[in-house]
Amino acid sequence: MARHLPAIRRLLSEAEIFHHDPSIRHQRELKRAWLKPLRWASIYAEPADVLGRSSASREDADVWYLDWDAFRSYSAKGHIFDRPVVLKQTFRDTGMYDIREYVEMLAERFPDRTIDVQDGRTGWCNTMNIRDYQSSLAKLDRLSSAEAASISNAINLGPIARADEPLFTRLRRFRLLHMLVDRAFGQLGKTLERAPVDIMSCLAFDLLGFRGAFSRPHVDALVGTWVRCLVGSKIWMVTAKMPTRDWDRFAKEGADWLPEDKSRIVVFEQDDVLLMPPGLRVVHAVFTAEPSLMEGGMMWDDHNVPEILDGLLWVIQNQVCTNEAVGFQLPDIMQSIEALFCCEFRSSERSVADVSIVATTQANANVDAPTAGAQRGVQTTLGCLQASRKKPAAVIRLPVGSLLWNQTSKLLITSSKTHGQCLNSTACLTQSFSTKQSRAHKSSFRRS
Ligand SMILES: O=C(O)CCC(=O)C(=O)O
Ligand SMILES: [Fe+2]
Repeated sequence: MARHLPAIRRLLSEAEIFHHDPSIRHQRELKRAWLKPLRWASIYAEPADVLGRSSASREDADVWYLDWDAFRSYSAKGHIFDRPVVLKQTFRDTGMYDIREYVEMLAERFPDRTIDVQDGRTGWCNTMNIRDYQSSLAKLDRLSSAEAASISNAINLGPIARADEPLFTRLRRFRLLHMLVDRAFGQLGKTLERAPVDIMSCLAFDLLGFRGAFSRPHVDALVGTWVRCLVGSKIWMVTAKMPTRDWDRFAKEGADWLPEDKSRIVVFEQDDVLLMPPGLRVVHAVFTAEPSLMEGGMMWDDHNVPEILDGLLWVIQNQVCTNEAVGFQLPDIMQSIEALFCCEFRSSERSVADVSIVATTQANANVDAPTAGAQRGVQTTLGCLQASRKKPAAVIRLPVGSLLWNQTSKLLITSSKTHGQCLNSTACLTQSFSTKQSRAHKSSFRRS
């Protein structure tokens, strides 16, 4: 990591130069605020003999570095990842990507289209013709720094590289979002009609960045992202644990928030996979110090649904804190979640109060007012979870093959054999369940 220090110092010294233009000055102030503390994220690495020494304990580290075996073993034990993870695995297609070829591919495939590019000096986004983008890149070395900056970052790209995906995306628990999107899309084979599926386009994306690019602090809208570095490197700034005061300020100031002494540097290099775990709101600001190509995707974890919903709701309520529009497909996704994890519970005091969230959310697919629709959908889904959280003594009626979350949000399943007790094996899903009461758990969900 230390070998990136000169590049980081160079970025900092450039950000320290005064500029008369207020928008460039402001962008530089933000860059300084993130870089100036020059503090590496503290790291817990496992296994140490492969990945090197940890600089902090498992509990205290800002970031975990895991090899594939370690990641798989945590995953199999149902661990809920609660901080960013850099996953180190080998890839068969390592080194097969090239930025010049990538840009040629873009121009070949989308000759008459436009591309959204961020200007690293101001942070503003411009739209330009792909051919102009391609010819500007061809003479990148000869461009003035202002011209080079104007094409420094393209982050609204589909998955053109189609690189091998990290192995963890093959684990069943991380396929939840794909499954929900497919259910919302509802088409198995070829289709002659085109349905608007915006969340589908978040499932996979590319990032093409050049020196000087800077994405301001934000939380990703779907609260669960992985990124694999194909070429170059990225300087991913995360934060040390943020107290409520910081969250309140970030919620107000969004992309303009200054992290004070909280920023931490994580550099990831070719074939590293950075995972911002589903359900964890990771505030990040991203610098690019050299030409770099990344491919990534959004994903959810079926072990952590309540936190994902919490995170989504927070993003919807604090949209200055994200850099993406909230998808209008979200209400459909919420309906899919509810159909999948249909919740019923009955309070012990008022046993008449059966609540079915499915019935209350049918009207959510509101394409004209996507945000309001999405918010209602998330809120209703979450409301059920929260209602049951507030009533720890709630008596829960458990339908066949119930899925439960306990206090740690771990996915658990009931079966007739255990008479309402919980097992943590998905093998029990198909076992029948005779209606029993369970006082130990907070809410129940049923696969429809
Ligand atoms: O590469 C960048 O500048 C930002 C990327 C990012 O924030 C993301 O993929 O979540
Ligand atoms: Fe992001």
